[in-house]
Amino acid sequence: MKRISSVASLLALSVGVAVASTAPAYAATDRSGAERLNIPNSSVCKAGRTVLEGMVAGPGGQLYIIFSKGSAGDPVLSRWVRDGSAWDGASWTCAGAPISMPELGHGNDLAYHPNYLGSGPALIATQGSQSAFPSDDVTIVHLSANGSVGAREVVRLPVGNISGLCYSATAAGGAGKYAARRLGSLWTHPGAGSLTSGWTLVKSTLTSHDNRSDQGIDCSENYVWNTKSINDSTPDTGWNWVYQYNWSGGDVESDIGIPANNLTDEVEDITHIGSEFFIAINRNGGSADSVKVLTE
Ligand SMILES: [Ca+2]
Ligand SMILES: [Ca+2]
Repeated sequence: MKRISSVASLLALSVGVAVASTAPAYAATDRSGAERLNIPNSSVCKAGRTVLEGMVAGPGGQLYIIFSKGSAGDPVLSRWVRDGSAWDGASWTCAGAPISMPELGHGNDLAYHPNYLGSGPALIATQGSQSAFPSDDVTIVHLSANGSVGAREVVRLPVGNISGLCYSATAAGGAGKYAARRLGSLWTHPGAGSLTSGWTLVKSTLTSHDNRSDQGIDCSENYVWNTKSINDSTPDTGWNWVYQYNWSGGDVESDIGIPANNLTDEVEDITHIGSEFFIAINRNGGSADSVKVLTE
């Protein structure tokens, strides 16, 4: 925000638009980089749903994105494949119409496991959100080897309602590991075995800023990446945040800022392909949703 270009400033002045000078509540640096996918509300890949809820990268760098009608629910799951051309704002195209999937619930977060309980690739969707739609249930969405969507089943977690869940196949020395979060609590689970038992509460006092809502999380070999979005209590100068924790919930980096642009942009999830991380942004007021690179 502070690095608005002189060209943009001159343009803003020339058309009489005030350039905002209000400082954010925290010493944030904008870490949202180039846009890799722009999804207008008119996109057939959203089937009339305007709220981006969760996103994860699956087999072959495909993206899976949940869209809903917000508090009215009615979620769909969309699958996006690389279009093979330029790495730009249309880097993926949707593979056919999205699938109506009521069993996703609120669909706040998506995780990916390449071999869930030895039965092949699967997505795992949290049905609950932080407060408005609490749920102990996650929905397993089985995938074929090429990533197409198959049967669903619901699993109840013993840790209570959660807002985020992720899996890393490279964590724990390659044995794989899950993480789940709600508010200040972080649980982990070994990569093998049923999700109905075997969870460990590793921290109940995660670092966080106030006036934000839990959103999707991502796991990598050594870290758990948490997104926190603006909510109804956030001041209009407030930002979204990404928190990088270690697997014990200790702080690695806690001030990764994603601008909210006067509460228009709401971070919903984070995922990665190789070493490149992406953030999913639900944009309010009729603006196109967006997937952007998280910059170093
Ligand atoms: Ca979300
Ligand atoms: Ca996620």
